[in-house]
Parts: sequence; structure tokens; C-alpha cells
Amino acid sequence: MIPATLSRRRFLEISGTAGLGAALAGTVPAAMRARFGEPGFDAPGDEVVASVCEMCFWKCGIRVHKQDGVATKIEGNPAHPLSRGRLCPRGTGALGNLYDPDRLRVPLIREGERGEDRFREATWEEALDRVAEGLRGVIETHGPQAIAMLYHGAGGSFFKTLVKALGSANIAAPSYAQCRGPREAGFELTFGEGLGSPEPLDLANAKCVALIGSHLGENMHNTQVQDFAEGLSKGMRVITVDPRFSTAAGKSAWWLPIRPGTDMALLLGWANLLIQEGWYDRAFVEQHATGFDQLAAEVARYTPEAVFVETGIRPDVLRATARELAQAAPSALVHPGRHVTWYGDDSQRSRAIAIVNALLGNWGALGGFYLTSKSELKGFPGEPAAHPEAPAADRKEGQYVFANENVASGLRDATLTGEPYPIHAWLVYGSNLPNVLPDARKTYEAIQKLDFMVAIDILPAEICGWADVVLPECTYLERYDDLIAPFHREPFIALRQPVVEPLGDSKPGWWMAKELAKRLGVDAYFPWEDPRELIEERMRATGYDEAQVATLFAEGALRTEPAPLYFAPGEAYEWGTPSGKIELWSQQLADMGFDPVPVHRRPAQPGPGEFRLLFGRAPVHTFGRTTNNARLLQQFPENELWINRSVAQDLGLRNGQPVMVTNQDGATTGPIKVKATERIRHDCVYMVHGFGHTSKHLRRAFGVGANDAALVTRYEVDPLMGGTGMNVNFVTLEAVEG
Ligand SMILES: Nc1nc2c(c(=O)[nH]1)N[C@H]1C(S)=C(S)[C@@H](COP(=O)(O)OP(=O)(O)OC[C@H]3O[C@@H](n4cnc5c(=O)[nH]c(N)nc54)[C@H](O)[C@@H]3O)O[C@H]1N2
Ligand SMILES: Nc1nc2c(c(=O)[nH]1)N[C@H]1C(S)=C(S)[C@@H](COP(=O)(O)OP(=O)(O)OC[C@H]3O[C@@H](n4cnc5c(=O)[nH]c(N)nc54)[C@H](O)[C@@H]3O)O[C@H]1N2
Ligand code: SF4
Ligand SMILES: [Mo]
Repeated sequence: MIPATLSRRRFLEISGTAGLGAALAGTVPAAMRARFGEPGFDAPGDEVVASVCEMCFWKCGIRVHKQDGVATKIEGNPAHPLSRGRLCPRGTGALGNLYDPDRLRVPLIREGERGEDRFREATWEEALDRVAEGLRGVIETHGPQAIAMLYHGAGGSFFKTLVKALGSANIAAPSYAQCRGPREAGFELTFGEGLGSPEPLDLANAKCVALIGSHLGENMHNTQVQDFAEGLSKGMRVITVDPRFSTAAGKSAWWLPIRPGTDMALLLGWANLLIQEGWYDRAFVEQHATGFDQLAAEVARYTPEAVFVETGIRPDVLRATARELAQAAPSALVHPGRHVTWYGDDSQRSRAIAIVNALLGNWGALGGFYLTSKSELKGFPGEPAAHPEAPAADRKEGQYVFANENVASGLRDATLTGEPYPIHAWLVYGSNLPNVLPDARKTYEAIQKLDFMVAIDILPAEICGWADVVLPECTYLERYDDLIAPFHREPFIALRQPVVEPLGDSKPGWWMAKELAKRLGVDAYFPWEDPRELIEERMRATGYDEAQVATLFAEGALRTEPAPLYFAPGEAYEWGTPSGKIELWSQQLADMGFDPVPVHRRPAQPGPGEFRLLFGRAPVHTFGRTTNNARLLQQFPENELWINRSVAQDLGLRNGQPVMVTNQDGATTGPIKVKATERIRHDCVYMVHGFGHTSKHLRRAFGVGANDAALVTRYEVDPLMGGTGMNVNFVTLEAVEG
């Protein structure tokens, strides 16, 4: 393995260009396919290409082995700070996506009615002309702001340039309002900065961590799970707050099976105890925070007894866990979570998390939130600004004032209602919207109103069936994307580069965006022939020399000097809030008529015979994008419905019994097999997201398990930033024949 790596590196340094191996002409030889099954296979003469994983959005560094132009194995890149030589199962199992026989291979043009899923194959020339014509038509009739781009993933960057160049600011990813947006808002309001991705959590050095949901170990963000494991190996105490006994709960000192939707009461109860008992970090709070007295007064009513009534967590447990956090502080963390769009008061719950962390004095502390830095990187040449005259249509005036990214569900709603102004075309890149945005009925209705829709995907996902034109992208293992340089503890620049030739007639996104730009007269924004040229240009413009550029291409990542991770004792800090302090009480919120200190309001509870629907992740799958991957399906073939064992008994449901799941609005999914277990409360059920596909073109995934998204017809919108709380649906179960 090592000699092959060295020879590959040497080859790259000498030639300066990446030889990409023989073209893969559409299919994979059967002998090769058999070999993929063998883990640990390590052939002499392997060629190895360093790149970046995109099986999820963590973007670990990878080293991909190949032989005769066929990728044979993926492993973690030791030179990359996010993988440190290791990957999660999805990263290693990505060959199942690369060589998925169901992949889109040719452009498709709609033949039947929209949504009927009848298409004919087309040439790229015809398909791209068609897309350009569709977009041009909308621009001419309604103006460029009538185009919206909904996307997820690094590959969207070239299309963002295109859409901005056309003159639309309507670009949104569901990873904001359907995921981490409320957390960003809650932390910005409190600390004056959001957390971003990867989150700056010093889990490896923490002595005590509280997980509010955050099901680490099922949620497999690689570096974070590695850090969590390291912390555990050093004796870190974990307090898992989850209605379900998660994988993380199994590693914990405490499992607090909280009544769903009442975490706010628990957090404010902890804040109250920290203050009342004098357990908070007085020096830190005095130096850095404002509003302490108002906070103390507001949370005084969250006594352990009052919190018990809301959460079901016993007063002595609340006290003991607050004490554990305080004793470990500042090397103690309340994990901020990531997928926090639960109940609609999520920014305020995230603010409560931020406040407890502030009381623990853990910002800039070992085992708390470390301070990040970022490698400098000069931008795209001539990157267009978002159109100043036409603000995004994702909200009406005065709505979601604390959102600092666009709200994807808001763009859908604008399409549906024409307010604040109408949207007439969608460019959907890498986002299977019916299973991503809450209330798919609205998504379908919005699509039916469009003049034009194009979907760019690697798989025939449900969203493709609704498009006018489907453009088949090649996977991240077959293309360049833009450079990656996030804020992190070790700043770095990472490179995604192609490992093998695109399968079939699939093409990289950058090429599509550039071709469309030519057709739409904005190719001045793409002043480069291929992305390699762009990448080299950006590196040189930033000040890197040829040797460093060569290292980036050979090793996949280039580290730069980190800034200090922790505050020096008593170090002064200018927080990014209006007051320049950590805001325990928020004037901004008070001015807008919101609670300046978070307040717990109990969410509606399920009625008799009903269960709250909860959902989450499986370690080997990413949403619905891996549930057609043969390798990963082997490890986790279908989702199950977790239900409390004694409740199942009362309902006469046995383990493995298939059931249909129906929600309060009559939406149904299934059949899904019952997993009767003590490891979940009696008032909720749980399933892994990403199953129950309805696209018949996904031949392995079609009809397997149940689809949580089908049951999310109700949602609560966060008034601060437009996030869509989705844990508010109640379901009933009906046994069906096995
Ligand atoms: N393997 C894998 N890893 C992933 C992903 C993936 O698809 N696959 N996706 C990535 C992405 S984009 C994200 S955002 C993250 C999401 O991962 P997290 O941020 O960890 O998501 P959560 O929604 O917090 O996790 C769901 C857990 O919350 C619990 N829960 C539900 N309701 C409540 C409640 O009211 N109170 C409390 N205390 N707990 C509750 C559920 O029982 C479940 O255990 O995972 C990332 N990691
Ligand atoms: N009901 C419900 N809704 C949710 C969630 C949930 O757990 N339950 N989770 C929420 C969260 S945390 C998030 S972050 C979002 C995630 O939302 P998304 O990331 O948009 O979700 P996916 O369903 O994975 O859709 C991804 C689509 O991109 C395609 N794709 C994969 N790779 C590529 C590529 O390289 N290029 C292109 N062009 N396409 C590609 C896949 O085939 C798939 O169709 O969903 C949110 N919505
Ligand atoms: S966490 Fe796993 S799937 Fe996500 S980028 Fe890293 S290796 Fe890939
Ligand atoms: Mo997410």
C-alpha cells in the first residue's frame, strides 16, 4: 500500500497533472464487482487518488484505490484533519453508490404530465437547450428573481454561481431551515456567532457531556464520533437526554428518558440550579456576559419539582446531572445538536443550550467550545453578488428576522402562494424535496404551479419524477468540485478530484453549469476551461506556490497554521452580539416582541392510542441517498418501528409484526416491522429516516420499510428564523399480514 501511494505521489509531482486512468465505458466488469465485496483487499499496483467524501456533508478526506480505471476500495486519508485515516461505514461503502446499476446515465426529458414519471432519453445538447429555454422563458416573462434554486451539497456551488449571475437571490438548502438553522440562530443571539460545520466541540477533552437528542454513534459524523470515543476512553461522563435509549445512551452515565418536547424545561432547570447553587462560572460570566440578574429571575420558577412535572425527570436526577456538569466545567458541554428542527421553538431551545454552556464558562476552554480558524482562500474570479434589488422570496417583510440563510421551505411557500412574489422555475440540485421539506403535498402543489423545473441528481429519486428535464450528474468520485476550507481546529484546504471516469453519459455539475451559462449569456462568470484550472488559479491567487499546489493534488489536503484553540486566562474577547457580551437576556429579542430569556411551553401531547413520531439516523445510511446502495443495505436492510414493549403487548403487536403507520391527517406509510423494546418511552415511536422510497426506478429501495417524511404533514414554524419543527405528528398503528 505504501509504495503504491508514494509512486502515485511521485507521479503527480513529476507530471503535474492527474492521469485519470482508462475510461470506464458504462459498465463494471463482473470480476471487478465480485472483488468489491472483499473488504481489506489490497492489491499490488493499486493506484491511489486522494479526494473528499460526499456520502454526507462532513467531507472527510479519502484515499481511493483503483485498478484498470475501476475504483476498488476507499479508505480514510491520514493527511486530512476530518478523517485522520478513518472513515464511517458510508464513506467506505460509497462504491455501492458509484456502481449502483440504477444510477441516472442519460439526460431525460418529460413526456407525460408532470409527476407522471414518463420520460424519454435525450442528448446533452437537447437537454441543456431545453433547460436554457425554460429558464430564459421565465426570466423574460417574470424576471430572473422568479427562478429558485433548492440544493444540498458541495456540488451546488457552480449552479449557485449560475443562478446568482442570472440575477436571483433565491437559493436555499434544507440543511438550514430543516436542520441546523435554529441552532445557528440561538447561538448567534447568545454568543454572537453560529457554530457552523464541523461544530467546534472539544469532545475529546471534555469530562462531561450532555446530549440533547444528538444521537452520536447513529449520527456518524466521523470526526465528532472519533472525538466522542476518545473522550469516553478518557473517562468522560455522558448524560444522554433522549426519549429513546440511543447508542450513545448505552455509553452514558445517565439516561434521561425525557417526555418529548420538554427539553426547554430541563435546560432552564439546569440553568436555575447552576445559579441557585452557585455552581456556575462566576468569573467567566462577570467578565463576558450580560443580563445575568434577569436570567436568574426568569429561570427561578424552573425548580427541580416544576421541571419534573413537565419532563418526567426526577428532581434528584436533575440536581445530580447539573452537579456533574458543574464539577467538570469548564471541560463540560451541553452538545448543541445539529438536526434541531423539532417543535418550532427550536431557536429558543438552542438559546437555552447556549445559556447553560455560558454558565459553565466553556467557550474557549479545554473540553468546551474550542476557537476555530480557517485557511485563507481567494474567491471565484468575478463571483457575482446576490441581486440587491430583489431580496429573496423565502420570507415576507419582517418575517424570520434572525435567519441569516435562506429558508428552503419559504421558497416553496412563495411558489405556492405568490407571496412575497411569485417563483416560476426551480433548479433542484441534490435534494430529494418530497422527503426533505415537511408536508410533501405542498411541495407537489408548488411544483405543479411552476413553468419549468430541472432536477440534477445521480439517482432516479422521487424528485426527478416531477421534473421537466432530469440531468444526470456523475458522483463525487468522478468529478471536481470547488475547494473546501471550513473553520476548524486545524485549518486546511481540501480538494475533491475525480478518481474514475463518469459512468454512462453522466457529467459533472461544473460542466452543466458552465454549458448553461454559455447558453444564457453569463459565461463571463465561468472564466476557466476546467475546474482544475480554476482550483490552481485560486491557490496561486491566495499565495500558494507550485509545490504546495502539487501537495494538495497529491495528498488531498493542505494544512495551515492553527490559531490558539483556547482563551488565555482572563483574555478579553469581543463577542459578536450588539452588546459585545454574551447575552443571557436578549434586548434584540425583547425589541422584536420575543421572549428575551427562553420560556418553556408544553407542546400538544398525543391523544389516547396515538404516539408521537420521532425519527433519526442509521449509522450506515445517509437519509434516502444510500438506501439503494447494495453494500450498505447489507448492513442495514430496512427500518423498523421502535415501540415500547409493554405498549406493543397491549396492542397485541409482536416483534417483527408488519404494521401500517397513519398520522393525524390520514397520511399512511409502511408496512414497517415492529421493534418492541424497553428502550423507548411509552408515548412515542421511532424510525430511521430515508426508507420507504416510492420511486420504482430505485429497484432495491422501492417499497422497503416506511417513510417518516410521508407522515410529516404537520409542522411548527420557528418564528425567529423559519425553521420547520417536524416532531409534532401523532400516529396510530395497524397490524397487516406479514
Ligand atoms: N449515519 C448518519 N449520520 C448522519 C446523518 C445521516 O444521514 N446518517 N445525517 C447528518 C445530519 S445532516 C444531521 S443534521 C445529523 C442529525 O443528527 P442529530 O443532530 O443527532 O439529530 P437529532 O434529531 O438530535 O437526533 C435524533 C435523536 O433525537 C431524539 N429525540 C427526538 N425527539 C426528542 C426530544 O424531544 N427531546 C430529546 N431530548 N431527544 C429527542 C431521537 O430519539 C433520536 O435519538 O446527523 C448527521 N449524521
Ligand atoms: N422527514 C424528514 N425530513 C428531513 C429530515 C428527516 O430526518 N426526516 N432530515 C432533515 C435534515 S437534517 C437534512 S440535512 C435534510 C437533508 O436533505 P437532502 O440532503 O436534500 O436529502 P436527501 O434525501 O439525501 O436528498 C439528496 C438527493 O441528492 C442526490 N444526490 C446524492 N449525491 C449527489 C450528487 O453528488 N450530485 C447530485 N446532483 N445529487 C446527488 C440523492 O440521490 C438524493 O436524491 O433533510 C431534512 N428533512
Ligand atoms: S462522516 Fe462518513 S459519509 Fe460523512 S463525509 Fe465522513 S466518511 Fe463520508
Ligand atoms: Mo442535517
